[in-house]
Amino acid sequence: VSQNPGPVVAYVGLGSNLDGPAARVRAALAALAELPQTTLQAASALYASPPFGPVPQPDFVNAVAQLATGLSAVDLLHHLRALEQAQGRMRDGHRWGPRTLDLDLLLYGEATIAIEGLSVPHPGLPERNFVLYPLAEVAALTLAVPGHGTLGALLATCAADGLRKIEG
Ligand code: PH2
Ligand code: MG
Ligand code: MG
Repeated sequence: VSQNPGPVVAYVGLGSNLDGPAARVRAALAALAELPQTTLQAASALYASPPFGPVPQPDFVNAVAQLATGLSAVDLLHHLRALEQAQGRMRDGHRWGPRTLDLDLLLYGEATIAIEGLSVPHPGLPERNFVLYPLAEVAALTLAVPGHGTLGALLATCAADGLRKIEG
């Protein structure tokens, strides 16, 4: 009989650039706190940033949450998708397009996961200032990012250009 491994520390990136983005991110943080078998251990400030990627669209509001969860990575992902849907997120195939709520599973303990629909660490994490700077508010600089060294090493190569702390 396998032992219960106990809770895993996971990090979730939150983003919105439609329909009152700051309020949507705050509501999503509250919803994360209500997930089963899960504790919201810390939440970063909210940050505004210009859209990253090829699509012209409104600025984003982003934040990062630290969870302790007894859910598997796949079960946590399904809960994140359900919360996105509950806030009116349309999955219309526009990978880079505007969204009312985007919840990305950034890290799940020290796991590396590459299955259909789920890549952990999140592929954008190493290069996105709107992920790394809020992550550094809720995690130690020694945090391991599997395949990429530490959070501190990644931050040292990532300029904060365009990123503005807006509340929290
Ligand atoms: N998310 C995207 C595309 N571009 N840019 C910023 N600043 N913040 C985001 O969360 C973001 C983005 C797709 O998920
Ligand atoms: Mg995203
Ligand atoms: Mg996403």
